[in-house]
Amino acid sequence: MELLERISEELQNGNYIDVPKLTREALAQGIAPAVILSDALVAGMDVVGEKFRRDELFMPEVLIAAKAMQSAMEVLRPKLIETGVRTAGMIVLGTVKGDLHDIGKNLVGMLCEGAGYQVIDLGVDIAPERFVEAVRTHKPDIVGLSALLTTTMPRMREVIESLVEAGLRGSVKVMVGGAPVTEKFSQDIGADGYSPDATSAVEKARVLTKH
Ligand code: B1M
Repeated sequence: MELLERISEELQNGNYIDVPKLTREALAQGIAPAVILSDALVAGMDVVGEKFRRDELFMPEVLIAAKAMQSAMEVLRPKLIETGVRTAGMIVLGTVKGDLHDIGKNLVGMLCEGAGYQVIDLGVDIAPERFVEAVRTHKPDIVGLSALLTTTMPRMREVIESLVEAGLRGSVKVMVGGAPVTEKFSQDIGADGYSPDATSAVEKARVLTKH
């Protein structure tokens, strides 16, 4: 089997030991880092995302595939930077203030990273000012907000208002998600995009970063 296909297969199997090894092997064979990223790693995570959507894979399998992706990215990231490859875009991600749930957010971050985005994960319990500060510092394409509690959903509106006050709202797209969040809520608070799960979050990010 061709090496890139093998990397993709092993990634889908969640083989986080062999995937970075095979990635190193591909680099040693002179395969361009961007090709390894798109044709092996992103391609593999796309299959994982699609199977997850169809309930053919479950969360633990997705998380382990994402772990394989991350270990390969550790090998690839310096090479990508060296060769000046543009990532798909940058996403600043966090769970809003007062909310400590991060499993779904982490899954969104991992799949977005799998799709070639640079993800800056601020963590949980993130105040609006910290999102604003991160947008000012990193200039991401998207700021992604996660909330799992009905009581913390209003914090999403506050982040958007803070971005407006800071004069940054025009320079960044806001994507929201989390179990209690709905499309209607997303529209009511003036977000640019909502997605119900991690797979569609990747698709939404692609739409939001289409230039
Ligand atoms: Co809590 N919790 N919890 N909890 N917890 C829920 C959310 C709850 C629904 C349980 C229940 O009562 N049935 C309920 C909320 C009720 C409500 O407000 N509607 C609840 C509660 C009440 C609480 C506490 C208040 C309990 C208490 O202390 N009395 C407390 C609050 C703490 C706080 O945050 N301040 C609390 C605490 C906790 C734990 C710490 C114990 C733990 C979190 C651990 C962690 O995250 N590290 C926990 C857990 C695990 C849950 C449940 C069981 C599971 C959540 C989860 O991880 N789901 C949850 C009940 C449930 O959902 N069945 C519950 C799996 C995850 C993959 O799904 O997070 O929905 P999800 O993410 C999805 C999508 O929503 C979407 O994609 C993800 C992947 O497909 N998505 C995005 C998420 N973020 C996105 C962002 C995007 C796009 C899509 O763009 C940026």
